[in-house]
Amino acid sequence: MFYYLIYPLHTSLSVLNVFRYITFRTIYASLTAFLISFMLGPWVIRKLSRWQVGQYIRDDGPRSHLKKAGTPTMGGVLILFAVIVSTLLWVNFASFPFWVVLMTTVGFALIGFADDYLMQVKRRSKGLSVAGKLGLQALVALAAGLLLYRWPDFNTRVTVPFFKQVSPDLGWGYIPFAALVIVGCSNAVNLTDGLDGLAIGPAVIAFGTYMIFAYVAGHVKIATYLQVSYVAGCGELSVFCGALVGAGLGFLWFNTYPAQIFMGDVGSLPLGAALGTLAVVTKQEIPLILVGGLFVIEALSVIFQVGFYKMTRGRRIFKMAPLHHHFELKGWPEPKVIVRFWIIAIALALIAMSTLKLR
Ligand code: 57M
Repeated sequence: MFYYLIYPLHTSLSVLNVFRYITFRTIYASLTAFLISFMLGPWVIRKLSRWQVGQYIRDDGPRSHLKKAGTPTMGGVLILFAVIVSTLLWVNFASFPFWVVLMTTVGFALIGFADDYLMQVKRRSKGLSVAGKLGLQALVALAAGLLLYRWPDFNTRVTVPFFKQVSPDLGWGYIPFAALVIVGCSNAVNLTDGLDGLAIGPAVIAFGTYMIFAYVAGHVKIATYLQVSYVAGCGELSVFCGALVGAGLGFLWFNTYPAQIFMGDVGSLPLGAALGTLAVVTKQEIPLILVGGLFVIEALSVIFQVGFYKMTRGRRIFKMAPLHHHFELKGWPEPKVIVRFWIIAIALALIAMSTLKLR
């Protein structure tokens, strides 16, 4: 909005020219979102506690979690509010990719909200059915894939890092491929969200990384120089990523150990979906395996654990899946698991960024 309201005034006051720059708007989108989620946080926590939107804790998990019963959940509402207000203030609305990412994020937030609402407010212990949840997720993700496929400025090639000459064209197959990336990423973030700050920390790191990828992909000269696909209007997604980083840090202030609030599915599902959609839109699909590497590791630990459990009728690879529970049951204090997982996420994001220079 500022882009339209303030930038045109640069003809009379030249300093207002800065409102044209993506870098400037990204920084301020980030600070705006941080301030919104930081300042509204205590109020949201009080409201959720008063409405008794408190977490139910399963008694088959690590015993250290029982004391978390009643912690207000659905804090994702705060993250999304901060992101949406901030981006609407700072983004240039003419960017098509921005609307695709926003639509997907909001779609997944509504699914997460419905699930949390049934579970936490209506006290229907199971929330949405697994099939129902996955079906709705697939619908939103396929819609995102279709919108991109039909957008004339979008190519359906998948770029392979390290081998930039290899870029298979998936054609219409890009639609299910995009949906798979988005739904997979959303659920991987959801599985990771099981310790204080464990999901939001690596999510902030991942959005920070895609902030750079989006800037590069949206800049003809830099994209050509680095031999990555140029995507028109993609630079504005840096502003969106900046807002996610800011809102995430503001939320982490309250979600850090010992957490005063959890994000709920209304937080984890849209954050994961936003990340997956960013990977698709910026044409950095494969590096997502590294940028979101921690989420991938957590999801794989569940796949292997469940697979092995079924094959061997009751034997386990890990003490408990997802992987963070394994380390908790080994006796690591919760903050130790969290910070070590963050360190891994930072290292993987750095490797992912290096793929820009390696060919
Ligand atoms: C959500 N939700 C947390 C909170 C958060 C297939 C199976 C592996 C699925 C998996 C599962 O259900 N995962 C999805 C995980 C829950 O957090 C709530 O959920 C929201 C995210 N969707 O925002 O509202 C609990 O996590 C803890 N928490 C924190 N701090 C946070 O900031 O401490 C969350 C956020 C909260 C709180 O305790 O209550 C969750 O873990 O339930 N299932 C599991 O993860 C279960 N694993 C399991 O059954 N493993 C089996 C295999 C064979 C599948 C095994 O290894 O034997 C574990 N989860 C729990 N108890 N709670 C184990 C049992």
